[in-house]
Amino acid sequence: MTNESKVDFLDVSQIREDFPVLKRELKPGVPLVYLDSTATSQKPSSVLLVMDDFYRRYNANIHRGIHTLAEEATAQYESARDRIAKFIGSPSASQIIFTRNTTESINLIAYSWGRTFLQNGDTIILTEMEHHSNLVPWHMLAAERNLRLEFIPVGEDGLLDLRIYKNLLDLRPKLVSFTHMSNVLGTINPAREIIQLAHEAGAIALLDGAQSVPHFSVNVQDLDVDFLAFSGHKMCGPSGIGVLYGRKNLLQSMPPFLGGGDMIKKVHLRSFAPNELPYKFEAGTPAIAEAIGLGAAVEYLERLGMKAIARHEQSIINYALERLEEVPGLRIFGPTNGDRGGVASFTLGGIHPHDISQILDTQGIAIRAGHHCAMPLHEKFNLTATARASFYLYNTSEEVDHLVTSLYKVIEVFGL
Ligand code: C6P
Repeated sequence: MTNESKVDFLDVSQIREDFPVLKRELKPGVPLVYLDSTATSQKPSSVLLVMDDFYRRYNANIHRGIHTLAEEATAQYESARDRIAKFIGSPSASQIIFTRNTTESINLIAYSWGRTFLQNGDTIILTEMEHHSNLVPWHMLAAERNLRLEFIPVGEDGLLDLRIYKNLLDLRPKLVSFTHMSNVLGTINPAREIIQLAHEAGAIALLDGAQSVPHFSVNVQDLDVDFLAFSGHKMCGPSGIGVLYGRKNLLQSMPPFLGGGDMIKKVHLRSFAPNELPYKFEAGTPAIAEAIGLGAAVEYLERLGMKAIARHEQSIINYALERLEEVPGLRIFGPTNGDRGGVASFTLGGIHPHDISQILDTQGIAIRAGHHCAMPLHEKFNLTATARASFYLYNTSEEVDHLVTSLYKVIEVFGL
């Protein structure tokens, strides 16, 4: 075995040992088959242990105390930031802002950058496949500032229409904000190209990395992206911690988002001076254990290798698409070529996705049913809901087989 193939091979049965929840049986003899990692991933023991260790051995507030516990907590929190910076190729750790999640990261940009730099009549380009967290903050800002929102259309094939995007750029937008990977269609968008075109038109680019950073290697310098938002809980880390990466000059030019402790250099009764980056955007006591947990999650992903993870997911989704196609009445959404991530959203005849999910649950299978916080995309396809199976580094082809067998049970119960 060469080094390269060693690096690229995922030992999934070994990996499954790292995730305590995967040993769970929902009922005696009905093991959990977790196919909902797009909503949130499961957590390996290494992440659970570092968080437990924080609370048991060195729980203290950070950046404030001059005592051993506070210094240890601060060092671990900042070392998590360093690790995350390296993970996404950020030129410095000061460009990594800890937030609660992707949603908060995007709202931070809308409030701070948007309310400072956007004027009446300015244009923002989004896409029709955005999650609500990359729509609603812009709706709110557009209503306040009278902005124009334009959308890159999604075709039946699940791909963005870049020809129309190029035409929209004639409007000289100030911002292009889009998802790297669709949480419904699995489409992986050509981020580098979209960002480059945005820059050529004089816009800055915000990338929603909620579904890309956990699944394949994302490098902010290679992408030349201005802002990147992602969530810890979708990448083996805890909930309550997310990240906003920003280009330094942009972050420096932006006013603070929330005011309070830690984000200030000086406070007087009638004025304050904001702290330097990244603390300017981290008001109040942050999610310390969660940041440390996210650092451990990144260490875990790095140990497995993002290339190996992406390759594994690619083979699982290809297998899932092939097997799901056999099921009568099943319609899968999204691209049929290789360029998609481990997400399969589908309908099954006229059976409501909630009913599908409920029957699958009796078989131990956890999927998501609904609009997946992407209502406009569902409207585009004339749907109110889809069923969605999503895959991560711990899923196996046997689990795909169990899903397919169980879908036949759903058909038995409801008919088509
Ligand atoms: N999508 C899903 O089941 P938060 O909730 O802030 O961690 O992530 C929001 C978000 C933003 N962008 C994309 C592309 C997403 O998929 C998500 C979260 C989950 O699809 C929960 S709705």
